[in-house]
Amino acid sequence: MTTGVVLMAYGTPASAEEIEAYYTHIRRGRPPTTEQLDDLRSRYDAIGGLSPLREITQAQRDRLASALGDGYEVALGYKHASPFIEDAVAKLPTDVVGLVLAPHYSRGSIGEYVERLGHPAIESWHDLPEWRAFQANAVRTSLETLPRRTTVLFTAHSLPERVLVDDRYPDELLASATAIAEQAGVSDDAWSLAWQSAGRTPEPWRGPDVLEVMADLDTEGVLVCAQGFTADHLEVLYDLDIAAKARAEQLGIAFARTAMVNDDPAVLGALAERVRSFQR
Ligand code: FEC
Repeated sequence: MTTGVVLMAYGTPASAEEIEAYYTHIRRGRPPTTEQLDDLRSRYDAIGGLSPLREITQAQRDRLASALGDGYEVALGYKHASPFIEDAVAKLPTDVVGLVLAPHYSRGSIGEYVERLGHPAIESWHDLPEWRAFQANAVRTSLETLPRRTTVLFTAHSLPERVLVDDRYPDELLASATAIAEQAGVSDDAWSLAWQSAGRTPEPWRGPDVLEVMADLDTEGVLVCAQGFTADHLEVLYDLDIAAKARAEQLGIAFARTAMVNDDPAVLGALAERVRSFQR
């Protein structure tokens, strides 16, 4: 019998014409103002017009599918773009397992994917040894290019404080950052957590933001490891590679960002193993 795997990811517009519908979907059906839409368009323009996320997510799917082999059918299901999570469920066999391309659980992140899936799913995988090894190696390699006094900032997408009441997201982020720093040989006083990409809404979002943390640093360099994401996409290519880099230049400190997992064979292979051993 074939097991259906819904590989879930954020999704990105397939063309510039789809940016407005995508943004409206993220805002739960409330269309953005002209100013908000122009702002988002200008961020996509700054990274080359569109995000490479679609191609990267497809490559991640292909890698997972080939690692799983016979007996599994893997379909992509996006949170905010077509094919949606529900489309993927509809085309798969009835025996379905879900996996989200984000390592840490929050009710306001993975929880929303899993609710829409309506089937059992792996809720988080930040403890995957191959993923931690990938990150530790990426930190170690990047540090070689930076001044000796460099701070490592482990970032993840901010969420509204309201969503984080009794939520395990901050603890999972701290647990993985602690393990990765230790594995990479980074001393306790040379790294911290930071948040990024907070929404443009009036309610309070979890901080401190990576840009604020950078402004308070007393070091010669900063290395950002965006542990909360798996791919090179808008929040990495714009918020870090453009905005955070520009802030570092203003501050007169060196800046680098670690490589993203993308379709790394060791990580996707280990995720395939997690899917195989998932107990329902
Ligand atoms: O490359 C791309 O085209 C898409 C990049 C992208 C990823 C991503 C991941 C996460 N988000 C998370 C939470 C929120 C919350 C809001 C929100 C808003 C946006 C907007 C864009 C956007 N997000 Fe996103 N997110 C990406 C893109 N995100 C664009 C809208 C404009 C803006 O604020 O920049 C606020 C929604 C609201 O208004 O109510 C909350 C979380 C993740 C990481 C987990 C995951 O990948 O699912 C959490 C990639």
